[in-house]
Amino acid sequence: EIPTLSLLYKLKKIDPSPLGPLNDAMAVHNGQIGIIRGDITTLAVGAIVNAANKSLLGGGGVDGAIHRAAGPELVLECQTLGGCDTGCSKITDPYKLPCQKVIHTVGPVYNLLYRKRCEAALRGCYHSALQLAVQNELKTIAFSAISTGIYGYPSPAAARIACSAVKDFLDGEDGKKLDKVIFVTYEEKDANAYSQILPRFFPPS
Ligand code: AR6
Repeated sequence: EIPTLSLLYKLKKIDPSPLGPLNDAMAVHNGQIGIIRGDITTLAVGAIVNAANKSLLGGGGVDGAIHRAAGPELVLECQTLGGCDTGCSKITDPYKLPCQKVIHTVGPVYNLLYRKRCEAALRGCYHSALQLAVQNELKTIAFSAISTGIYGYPSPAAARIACSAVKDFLDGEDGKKLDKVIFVTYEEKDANAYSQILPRFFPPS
């Protein structure tokens, strides 16, 4: 727990009611970045980003939580998508979830021996998900901490890549089309990692 940073980044409890409360999430980088600790399935944002696997047919972790909350129709749509490559993303309807769309991205299974390749794939997840959000005219996107659970990516390195990829996108032409990018953390290790790294990429405004 770092006192100064916890003042800067209030980790808010999620309110399942539509959009309003999210605007209160501590915002930095001209209000375009938010951070929330909690369950991503409760967020009524444009898109939530699922940490899926190449089959897109469901699994454990946040993927399991999203499929449970969306209901059985989600996997039926996923079955029509023909899977997804590592570092890439596909989009579906949300079914029973309160968001407008679900973006399924496939993070790398972390392997220290292939660190550079893992980093490129993880950047690809964030970039492709942001692109899909813009292409679908969605204004807000909430990311789970891709690859940091079952796929074993160390949280500090993953948070740095997430921030760097999002910043690069927001600095580009398409970045102006998004109102807000929200990082959703669930476990303390990821909340700590984002508290450390966010101010370096997005100085509080
Ligand atoms: N809301 C937000 N974040 C969550 C939630 C939730 N409800 N539940 C877990 N997390 P993981 P991966 C966090 O393991 O590492 C699946 O089986 C969790 O704390 O879900 O990319 C897929 O099908 C962690 O920080 O995804 C794949 O086979 C983050 O979500 C594989 O796991 C990602 O952890 C993907 O592994």
